[in-house]
Amino acid sequence: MIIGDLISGRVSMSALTVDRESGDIVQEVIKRVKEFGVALVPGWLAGDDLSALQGEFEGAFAAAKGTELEPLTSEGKDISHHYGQTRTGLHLKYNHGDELRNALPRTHEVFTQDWMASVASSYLGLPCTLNRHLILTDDFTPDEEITWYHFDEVGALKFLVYLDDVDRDNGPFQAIPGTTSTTSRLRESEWLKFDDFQKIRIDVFSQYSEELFHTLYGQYKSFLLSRALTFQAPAGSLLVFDTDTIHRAGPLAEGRRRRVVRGSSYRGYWP
Ligand SMILES: O=C(O)CCC(=O)C(=O)O
Ligand SMILES: [Fe+2]
Repeated sequence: MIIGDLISGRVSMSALTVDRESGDIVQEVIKRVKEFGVALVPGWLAGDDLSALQGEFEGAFAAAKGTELEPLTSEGKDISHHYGQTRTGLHLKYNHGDELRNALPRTHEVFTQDWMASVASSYLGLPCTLNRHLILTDDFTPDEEITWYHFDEVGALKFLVYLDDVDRDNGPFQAIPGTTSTTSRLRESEWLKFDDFQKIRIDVFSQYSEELFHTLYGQYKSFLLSRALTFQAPAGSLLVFDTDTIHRAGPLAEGRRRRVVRGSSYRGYWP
């Protein structure tokens, strides 16, 4: 006898959503990231700020065009230092500080705001490093998914901004709320086992067994997957998430494009 149904225990999108006009955006965001692993602020940037980020994004890729493009590793991991290939497009990476300020001044301003520093320090503890790198991704090659469901090898808190309106067909961010602390144990056990970035098995649904899922998450794969949320939101929307929450960038249909800028914040002092 099954008690409850398939939707029991599901988390709704509204539970993860924070109003950009909210009086205490810091606490509202932290509360959701702590409880579910992810928070969404729809339409966080608009008007001139959004156009400035879009303009810097376009300028950066135009400047990189024709320079050396770093490939994916043989395991399909993206470890490029600056201008790199992804499965479905291109990426550009900048280090925090002067490198970012000189290349993308308005983007730098947006990703060093006081309230973000408060979210990062309250979530990660002190010292921490706010937006140690910023990654710009331009996805335009259609695929069933831009990335697989995964956790990041190095645990991070991320601030991710959509630069295009995103619907279910142009690479929506998708995540399974409530998986954060369990995945964090899984990630740690991978590091204990291998102590090698290249060997960490992040591709959760294909690299671990049904039994492991049931043991760790208390659900078989398909049922856990049925709890994934798809973050469809307008350009300028912000996602804040702990990368130990199982997540991916979803399907990209023919003729569609998705531009994103995201910053990765880490525990500890990282000059
Ligand atoms: O691009 C996305 O939607 C997700 C990217 C991702 O996996 C990450 O930032 O850790
Ligand atoms: Fe990720």
